[in-house]
Amino acid sequence: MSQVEEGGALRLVLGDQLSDGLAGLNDLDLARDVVLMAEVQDEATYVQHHKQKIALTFAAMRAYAERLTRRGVTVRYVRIDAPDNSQSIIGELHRALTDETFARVVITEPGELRLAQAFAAFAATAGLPVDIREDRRFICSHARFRRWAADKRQLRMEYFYREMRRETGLLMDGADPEGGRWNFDAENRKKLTKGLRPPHRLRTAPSAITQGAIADVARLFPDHFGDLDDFGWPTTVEEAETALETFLTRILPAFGDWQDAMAHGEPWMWHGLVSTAINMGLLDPLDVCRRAEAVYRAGAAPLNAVEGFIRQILGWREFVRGVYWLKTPEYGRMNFLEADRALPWFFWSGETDMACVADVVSITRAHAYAHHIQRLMVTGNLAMMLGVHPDAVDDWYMTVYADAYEWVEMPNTRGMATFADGGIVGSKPYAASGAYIQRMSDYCGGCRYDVKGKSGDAACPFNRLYWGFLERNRSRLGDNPRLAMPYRTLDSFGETRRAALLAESEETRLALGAIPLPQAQH
Ligand code: FAD
Ligand code: DLZ
Ligand code: SF4
Repeated sequence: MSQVEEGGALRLVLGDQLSDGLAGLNDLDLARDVVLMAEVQDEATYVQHHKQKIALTFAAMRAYAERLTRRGVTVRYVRIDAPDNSQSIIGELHRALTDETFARVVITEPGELRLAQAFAAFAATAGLPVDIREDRRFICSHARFRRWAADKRQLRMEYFYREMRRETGLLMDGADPEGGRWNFDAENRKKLTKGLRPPHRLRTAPSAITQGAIADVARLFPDHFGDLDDFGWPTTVEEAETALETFLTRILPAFGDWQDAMAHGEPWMWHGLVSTAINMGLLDPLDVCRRAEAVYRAGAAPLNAVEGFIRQILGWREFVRGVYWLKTPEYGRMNFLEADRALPWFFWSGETDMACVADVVSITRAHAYAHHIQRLMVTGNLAMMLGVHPDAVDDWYMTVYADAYEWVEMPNTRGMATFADGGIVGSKPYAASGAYIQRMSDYCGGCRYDVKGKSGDAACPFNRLYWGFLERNRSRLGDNPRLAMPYRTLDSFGETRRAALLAESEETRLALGAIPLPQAQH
């Protein structure tokens, strides 16, 4: 029992709501209110999260609770192994209301639909006022995004991003974009120069609190995917600030140049490693953008790097969040390409002769991280061309990455990577043969497959899948103007060759383990 006066508010803070300015804590009354934070099995296992994701969440929650306590806030903190833990967020709300008397409950809206629904049901039956507040830690509110989307035939990130630039004033030169262009991506597609390696990255050393969380996860979640040994995620505002500052000063200047490049055994390249901290609330997205802009204004980083970085946060991150809430729950059922195959086992084990896939899975297992192009053009591209069912693909991405929350994972996976949304997020599928991976990485040199080979057992599986993917999906993709060129090429092959390419891709799908799922799972 806490020492607060009766009649205050019970305020819930979730594991990804660890921000100082959280809406649900705004009018907190130190004398009467209690903040509830609960480590629960329901959240840790609704997908079998990577061990580092759970350790990161528990460590950051514990540190945040201490931070609140230091400010004089009364915190009801429920550890994962507390004997009376009901192991669900709703259960812990009810338990707190049974143990103490409160006048109301204050909740900041959650990032995922399943919890939003659970909170709505709780509010309807709790028997006391439940105030569910909008999460204001995004640059674009729900209402603003709906207003933007209302008159659009198609939602395109690029146009949304321009409006966000104008509204925030980020990288603006009066009414015009800084440098005369909105987008400098054309300069951001450099292949890694031979011999150039990414700079050594100092990661965050686990604090005593983090070490405790790591030990708990090792003990309680031994069967979950992933390793704990190389845990290096920031778990507090201070740690996140230090990591961000290091990135902005040392790494950001080259971020643009090598944004799409991949190299064997190099997980970080020149990426920001800021998604976990932003998604959990340790860093504020607008502040990160403004600080990146300041580096540019100070002449310490070029425009292509800073614009590219800001676009990811101000553009993509806000856009996918808008799409998720605009289209959910239908979005989570979309399967435009009628993909019906199982996810090959090597997505988990990494045991494959495909050097690119083996490296991405190995990095993912070790760090609960892979950068954008690895997620999009290696695992995503492969899952799409194999025709893996979107539920299985979603489950994999939600499980393996430390920054995964459905609002950001799903539009990236179902939309950008696998085109299961039929074109809501992107205008065409990012299908690519091995030539793309060869151009952007050093993977192919060390691979047993031949990236130049077009067919046969020795040929790169991405090549063996590519044309068959287009042929198989002709009725769904054939009239996409952005695919006019590859379909023209495919047509020029003639019927017999097209049938052979389709057969070869079918054989490759089965050989890689993308077998048809039982009908019931379609
Ligand atoms: P940087 O490359 O340094 O980018 C800076 C920041 O921009 C990121 O931290 C992130 O906040 C934002 N960002 C960049 N790209 C995107 C994007 N496409 N969507 C939203 N925000 C973006 N990101 C997640 O945060 N959670 C996910 O669950 C997630 N799942 C993904 C699944 C797929 C299939 C793909 C293709 C991308 C996914 N992303 C996801 C986006 C992106 O891969 C990660 O945000 C990025 O790799 C995080 O690493 P970083 O901080 O080093 O990013
Ligand atoms: C990701 C996560 C995990 C692993 N564990 C918890 C937890 O025990 N308690 C909690 O409050 N939050 C946790 N989270 C974050 C939630 O899953 C997240 O708030 C929802 O998915 C909504 O985005
Ligand atoms: Fe990947 Fe194909 Fe290159 Fe091998 S040859 S690394 S499978 S793209």
